[in-house]
Amino acid sequence: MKVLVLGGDGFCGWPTSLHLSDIGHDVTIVDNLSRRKIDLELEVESLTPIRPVGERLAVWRALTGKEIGFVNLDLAEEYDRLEALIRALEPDAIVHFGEQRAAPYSMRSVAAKRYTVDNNVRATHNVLVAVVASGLDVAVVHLGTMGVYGYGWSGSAPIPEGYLTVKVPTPDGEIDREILHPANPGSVYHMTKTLDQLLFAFYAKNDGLRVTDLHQGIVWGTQTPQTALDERLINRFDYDGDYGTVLNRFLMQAAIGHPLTVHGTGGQTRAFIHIRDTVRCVQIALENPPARGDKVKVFNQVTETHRVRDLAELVAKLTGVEVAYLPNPRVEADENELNVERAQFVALGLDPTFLSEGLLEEVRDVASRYKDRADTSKIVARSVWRKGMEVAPDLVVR
Ligand code: NAD
Ligand code: USQ
Repeated sequence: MKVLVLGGDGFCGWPTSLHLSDIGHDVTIVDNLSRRKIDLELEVESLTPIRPVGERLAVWRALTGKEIGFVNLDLAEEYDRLEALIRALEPDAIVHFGEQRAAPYSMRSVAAKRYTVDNNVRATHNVLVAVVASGLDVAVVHLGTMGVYGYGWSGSAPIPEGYLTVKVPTPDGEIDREILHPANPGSVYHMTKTLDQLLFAFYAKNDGLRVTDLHQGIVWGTQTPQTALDERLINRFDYDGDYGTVLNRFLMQAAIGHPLTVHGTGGQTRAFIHIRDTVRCVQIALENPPARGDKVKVFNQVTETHRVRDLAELVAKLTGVEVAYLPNPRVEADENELNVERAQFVALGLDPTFLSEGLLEEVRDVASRYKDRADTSKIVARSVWRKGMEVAPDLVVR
């Protein structure tokens, strides 16, 4: 299959590109390297020493004989080049990772809020309209988020895979209707993903586009078999207060003896998936696209759920580091239940990596190995959801 991977230089996109190339697909990465530029803006680097994209691709070619193409293109700003690329390459499928993906970054300033909406919504819309304009039958697989559903809206009721059946009162009695699950985003970033959903629904209905939306939980872990082949292929590992996600942050903090930065009570329950399963899920989604004329196919891309304080206690027990309960910089429920339906991927053959198997390996092989690259002044989260919210104190590393 010929596949365009949009955002293929990023944390999820890079290992996915290698995995798809490894199993024989013809992969071209499209990325404007904006994520690397944001690192410069934030004055922080991936904990792991990621190499320039050209070197990454040359190493992959030298090791495997497989060629991955690369096009430096801004999906939001360079529509004509995007349409021309799709017409020229005639891909069978597009995997769309190319968005600004950090909730704290999206809340840090007016400029960051505007950038996140402009970048994400325009990028997604440009991809859809370019596929329609090309006249080609290209399947689109998009990386969405569990955060579109919000947390706790339906209590302990399981969150369905995308759609909810509701009873609509009419003069003639109630009728059943299937609707997109109500959107309840918790950040400007998450809001852009709920807007993406409407764009997908429209183009699937109006133009018969075949779209799959993967509502992914928080990705943890770093390496896949392909990124581990050579240090020059290593994947990105974000640990800073804006881009670092909670479990990888705890693992890195444990490796350097930094108190674990739990926000609030830590009663927030979230969904998780290992990066090795992300790449498998994308493969499965590519192999099982919807038919033309079908509604958007939604998968909940999640393998387990945990409360933040339970994760902190688990990591503390494994490593001996202490847990710090900090003022929560976000507007979010202190405690929530989370029960997620996730039968589809398992039925299609996903064999998940659970925390119980991967945690120690991650601390040993990644967080401890590269801990000297950490800048401890970047660890505590500084982006607050509302003006005037309390900012956490600096935590001193013992
Ligand atoms: P990332 O920031 O590491 O990668 C995104 C890539 O897209 C970057 O390389 C960036 O340069 C590129 N990009 C952004 N805007 C672009 C544009 N306008 N044109 C071209 N390229 C552009 O993020 P990630 O963690 O790999 O996430 C990938 C996708 O998966 C995102 O859409 C994110 O919302 C989703 N997701 C991520 C997680 C997670 O925990 N990392 C969880 C759920 C969903
Ligand atoms: N948290 C802490 N301490 C920290 C960091 C985070 O307690 O040091 C808490 C947050 O307050 C939040 C939870 O942990 O309650 C998760 O935060 P996160 O930064 O790990 O995840 P989030 O902001 O939700 O975003 C990440 C990715 C995003 C993806 C989303 C999936 O950055 O791209 O969409 O996970 S989900 O959360 O399922 O919507």
